[in-house]
Amino acid sequence: MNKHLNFLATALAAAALALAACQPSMMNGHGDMGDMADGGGPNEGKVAATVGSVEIVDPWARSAAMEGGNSAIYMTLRNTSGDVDRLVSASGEAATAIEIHETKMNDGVMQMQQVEGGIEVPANGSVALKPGGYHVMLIGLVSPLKAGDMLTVTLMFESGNSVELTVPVMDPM
Ligand SMILES: [Cu+2]
Repeated sequence: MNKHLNFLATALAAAALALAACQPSMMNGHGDMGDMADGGGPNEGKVAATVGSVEIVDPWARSAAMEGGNSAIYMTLRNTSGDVDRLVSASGEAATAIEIHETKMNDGVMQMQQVEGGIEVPANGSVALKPGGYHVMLIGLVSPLKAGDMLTVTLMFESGNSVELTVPVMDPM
């Protein structure tokens, strides 16, 4: 099998999907292909911070060996009020760019894209950021992330509230 042709076919298929589905800013292969299931229900876990009426539960960042590589931050967002809120953006010094992403399966191909309008935190409900789904994407790590390290990220919500969050780095699984 010609490797180049194979790649081209994959790229064309991905491009077709990209047209069908919004606009993935990142394609398959940039490093958030985790497939592990996340344990714990919406009412479990430790509240690491509260921002407005949103509790941030069990945040963690995936370890990454390479400077300049990518990683992701996961957490559960729990809304204690009757008003919907949204995680709209994130910023910090840990990576060149930090984006709100979603991993989706499109015709058998895992792809990531920025979440238009941010991640909804339903009224009196919760939403999980976890491998294979929503995540805060770290693109272009300033330094490798080792289990036990801490990083800082600022999360901005539609409510106008923001929080500087300290996130422990962990190995997946
Ligand atoms: Cu991503």
